[in-house]
Amino acid sequence: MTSIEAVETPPGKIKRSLFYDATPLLDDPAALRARAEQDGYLFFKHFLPTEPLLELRRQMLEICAERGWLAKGHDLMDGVIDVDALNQVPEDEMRTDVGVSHEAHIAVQKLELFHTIPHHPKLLSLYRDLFGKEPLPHARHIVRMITPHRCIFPTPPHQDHIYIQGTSQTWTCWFPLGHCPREMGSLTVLRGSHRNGVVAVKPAKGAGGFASLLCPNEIDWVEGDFELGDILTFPSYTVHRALRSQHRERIRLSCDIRFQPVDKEIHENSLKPHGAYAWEDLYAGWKNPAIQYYWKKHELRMASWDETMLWQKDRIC
Ligand SMILES: O=C(O)CCC(=O)C(=O)O
Ligand SMILES: [Fe+2]
Repeated sequence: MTSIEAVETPPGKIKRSLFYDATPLLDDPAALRARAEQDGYLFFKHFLPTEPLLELRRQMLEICAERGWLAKGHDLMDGVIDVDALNQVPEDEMRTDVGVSHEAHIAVQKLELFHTIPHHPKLLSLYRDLFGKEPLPHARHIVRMITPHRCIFPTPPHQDHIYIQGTSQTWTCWFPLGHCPREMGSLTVLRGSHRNGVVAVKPAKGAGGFASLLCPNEIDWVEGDFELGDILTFPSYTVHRALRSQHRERIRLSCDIRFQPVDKEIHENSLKPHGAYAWEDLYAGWKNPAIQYYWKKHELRMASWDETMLWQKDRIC
């Protein structure tokens, strides 16, 4: 039987460099696409306005505070976890892909602001330029609230395509809700890995439950210290992972949201909430109808699910 492990990178075996900040290319779509094609990712400093991100951080930390998970004597916005209190939550009540309990996760998924930020005009304009056509934000927005609960592990190296499917022209956008230097466990990308198509996986601890099998020459990792408002985006074959946090008692809050060209195939899961919830329940009390069921105005091309993507267990390097 294969044991399921947390994936660690052997020290000294990888090359680590810093993200290239593509902000100067924002008004040159051809240059933006060329850079994305070269590296398999784009990183932008100070892209999103900080006020809504900070407000969303506050709302999420309130949800943690109401459940008694924050350590006394700290500012709410510092997000310092009372590890013993959090560890009272039984493992089977935790969402290991999110970092908190199912019940807290629903409370976060109900936040209107969480579902509003992905529709920010700057994001839509970025993906319009990248795709050269109208972008569709997926409705399945994912929140990560990475805590020191005993069953939470850093996200292993993976490609999003095996979990999202539909068109491989789907792009993930990852951004923290709070400053997130590398030592806080930010996301890192394997440069150039977008060219390999789907690669084989093995079971692993951390979000998703599978790790990509990497070849010995795949060592070119790029990373960076995120400030609030910075975003990282990459297409769905790009291998990425989370760094291990050196400050585990500090919750790491982030969003991952996705965009694709509206005329490409989409799997129905990408239009469902992240979890077995109903949109009617999540939408209760929301003010803005424009961000509810917004995908229904399009005639979308639906894709089927290919379970075999998770069965590839060998990789020839
Ligand atoms: O935030 C994480 O730990 C994982 C994020 C991720 O895999 C993604 O944005 O696709
Ligand atoms: Fe991912």
